[in-house]
Amino acid sequence: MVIPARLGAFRVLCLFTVFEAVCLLDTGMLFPRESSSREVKELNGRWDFRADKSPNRNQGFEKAWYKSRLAETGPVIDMPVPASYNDITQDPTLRDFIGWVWYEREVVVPARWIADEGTRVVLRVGSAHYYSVVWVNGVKVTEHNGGHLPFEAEIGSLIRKDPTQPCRITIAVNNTLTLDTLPPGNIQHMDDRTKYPDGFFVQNIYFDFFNYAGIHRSVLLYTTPKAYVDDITVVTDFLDNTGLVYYKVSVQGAATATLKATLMDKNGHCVVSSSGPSGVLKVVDVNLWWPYLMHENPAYLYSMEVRLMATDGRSTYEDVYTLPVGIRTVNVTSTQFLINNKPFYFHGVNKHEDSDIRGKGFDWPLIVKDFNLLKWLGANSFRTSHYPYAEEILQMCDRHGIVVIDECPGVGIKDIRSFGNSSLTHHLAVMDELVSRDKNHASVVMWSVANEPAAEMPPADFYFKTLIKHTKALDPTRPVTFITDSNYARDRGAPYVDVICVNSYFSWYHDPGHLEVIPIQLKSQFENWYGKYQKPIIQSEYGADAVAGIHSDPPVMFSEEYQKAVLQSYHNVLDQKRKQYVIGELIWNFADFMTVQGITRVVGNKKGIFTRERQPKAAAFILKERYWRLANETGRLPVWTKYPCSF
Ligand code: GCB
Repeated sequence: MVIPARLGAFRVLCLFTVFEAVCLLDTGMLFPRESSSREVKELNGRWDFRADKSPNRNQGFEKAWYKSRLAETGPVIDMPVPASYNDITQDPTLRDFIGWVWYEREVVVPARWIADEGTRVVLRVGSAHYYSVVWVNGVKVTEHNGGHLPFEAEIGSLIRKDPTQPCRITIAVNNTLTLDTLPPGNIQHMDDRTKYPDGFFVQNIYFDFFNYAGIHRSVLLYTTPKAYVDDITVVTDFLDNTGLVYYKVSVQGAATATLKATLMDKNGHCVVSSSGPSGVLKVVDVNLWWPYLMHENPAYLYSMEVRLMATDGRSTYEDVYTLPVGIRTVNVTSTQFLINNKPFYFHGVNKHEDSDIRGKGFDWPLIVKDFNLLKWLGANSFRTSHYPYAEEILQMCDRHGIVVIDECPGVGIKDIRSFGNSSLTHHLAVMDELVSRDKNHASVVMWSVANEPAAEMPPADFYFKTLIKHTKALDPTRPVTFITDSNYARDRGAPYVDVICVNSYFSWYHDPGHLEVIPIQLKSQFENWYGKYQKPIIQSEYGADAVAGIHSDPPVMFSEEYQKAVLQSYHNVLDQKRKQYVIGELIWNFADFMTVQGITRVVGNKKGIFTRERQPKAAAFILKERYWRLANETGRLPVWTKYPCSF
């Protein structure tokens, strides 16, 4: 249910009901933040590492490598965290390694954390790809199925058992994909000894990016008091110039607790407060959260401080957690995407978490550079193709007003066996984790449940109906989409989504070299989809590979000129259709990125408008000119954009 904006009081009533639904999940995944009651200790840096290269990849478990220091059971090498391990060494077998790798480091835990029984100590892994098992001092504390999303374990009691021992953290990570993982994959053993060496196998994948592996995001220890704020959900709305922040707080570790929520403006001044675990904060003369280039004061964030007081007879606990809150609404009509009741046109990009050396490892310099490039380009949005990005990236989107289509790792679902019950159960669980993690980001305006599945297969109908219904039940305040390719037969799932997202590569994968087909084929694409579903459409991918520095006039494929020409032809049609029901265009891709080796990829996918090193190709300037023109037509530019060299 996306609630019509016009229906004032009814809408408020509905939001109360909706709000109950958003709180369906019972455990929280709040981003670890420091406060007067919480400390955070980052465990990033150099870890010990060993890949288990035994034939069955299982020696680490058979010999219990977690029981003692890794260096005692065999040779170790240095491995940075966070980073993919693939491109760190000169060892080709590690670049393409499949199986278990082992990470370990020892941590000095502050004595006061150990001494104070009233302190919870939580170990959190921002993400590790793909399957992880975690031990502390040889004792298993958690395991997690899936990359791209965080997981954690409370380890306070364990480290208190013997405070003289250093805290040794061992994490085993396995990048093997199966038909039930997200994304799916499968292992193929080659037994013909006239062709392949003993033990030869490959991992087949059905997606177009390198299956980077390892500990990709920060590993942290953080503390909370024994009674603590476990989760917060906010849903926002406004009536005239009054903002409404519906909030709900869940508490763990205390049967009863006193709670106070205080909303502060950008300058730290208290705007409004309320007591109790749930309520509504009314903000007079609200500053709404607006996307970049839609308003002269975009991305306004309030801070909601949640303060908990609890007592268990012996001790009193106080916990403080502060959440950034942007007040905005999202609605969809049959022809428009509305943010704060105003039509929003997505002029943005598709990205990847990808760079040289680090692979998919989190890297602040890269992230800040990418946001500078997005703003330079005049992009107002991106899709997290094809998996959830780091939380810090979404925080940047909130801060800068970059609108996000938040995609789960449902990419490459091509085998009919990946539409079975166990796949679906896992996919539903991943959506639970994703919504739980990202529900409070103002920048996130839509969920994408999959990219280009083989939705022409009969089981896809039940699969997507269930998945989309489930996602809408988790969060009825945001629209849901799945991304289809231009093959019109793959429309199972389309009846259930709010927005149709179509990827197409006319004159590239279809009719390669024939730019003249684009106007006809793109027009038919839009008219077919709109004619059948009467739902707004986003051109969620389009583009062409260009190897930076290859030039050709007349344009030929792989030259910078051809990439430019494809973009220009698409733009002509988009300019006609955006006046009707096309609500956005996202270029494929922001930057060149690494893929598996293959005959269609020249050291990776070259459809970036920036190189992998983030230097512009000719197409970047075409897009920049267009996006700033679109922004001038559809939005209100911030004052500082009069001085574009401030980027
Ligand atoms: C697509 C996929 C994307 C690929 C792209 C391409 O449709 O969604 O993952 O990288 O095409 O360049 O082939």
